[in-house]
Amino acid sequence: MSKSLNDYAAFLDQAAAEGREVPQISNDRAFTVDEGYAIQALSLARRYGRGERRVGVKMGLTSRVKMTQVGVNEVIWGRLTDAMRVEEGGSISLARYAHPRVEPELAFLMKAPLAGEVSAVEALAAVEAVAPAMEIIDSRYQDFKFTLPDVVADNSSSSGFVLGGWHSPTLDFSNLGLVMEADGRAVQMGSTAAILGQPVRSLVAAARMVARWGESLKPGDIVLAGGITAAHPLAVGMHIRTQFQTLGSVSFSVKE
Ligand code: 0L1
Ligand code: MG
Repeated sequence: MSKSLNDYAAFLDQAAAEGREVPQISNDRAFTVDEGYAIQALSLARRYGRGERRVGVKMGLTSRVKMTQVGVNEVIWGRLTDAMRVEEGGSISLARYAHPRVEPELAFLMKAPLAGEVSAVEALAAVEAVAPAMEIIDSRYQDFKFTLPDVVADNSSSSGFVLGGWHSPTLDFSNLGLVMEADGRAVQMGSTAAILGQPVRSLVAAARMVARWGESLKPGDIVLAGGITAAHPLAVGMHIRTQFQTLGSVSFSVKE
């Protein structure tokens, strides 16, 4: 008997819970991007059923360098839960992940609802604050390899996020330089302008994309705007810190 979308959701949910690599769903059968989003929603429903709370969304592949790194040319989104949050300056246990990587991001905190087709001005007016951030991505697929529907089904690789201090959105965050360091050595450098040329565009895309799935950005939601540079692989003992121009820094360590 062929597997249902719910079977694939359970498969990915279990792989994520165990920090384990699994074969791509697309090896098993062809499926569409819409089916990928349906699997993502079913998989996240399992986490909510275990008591995790949705706290926002992540946008993915919003920069050219990220698209090139994974060979997928579309902006995607995923859901963030409270269990994915890592305290600023805190640590993660590598054993909980399959092959995690980290990338610098910009985070928005929403103060008003936002959904559907909105302008950049409307999107910015719904923002309470912006913060420097990092996302820990950990594709559940073997060798971090996937098709577009695969990565969408896998919650767009999202596994964790760290937030630095919040700042007023009146600050010009459109082209801020940053350096991501591993153990004090610069491993990635970039600018927030890498996010669709202007990070607010990622929020506009988020409002449109979540609405297509019957959701909205809500007051209090966090929106990760997307990786600014290529992602860097994590290893036990590493201390990761990203220093942003004007916004300050954000850091965490990796334990066994
Ligand atoms: O920008 C992103 O967060 C991309 C996530 C999906 C692709 C990847 O795993 O790098
Ligand atoms: Mg990301």
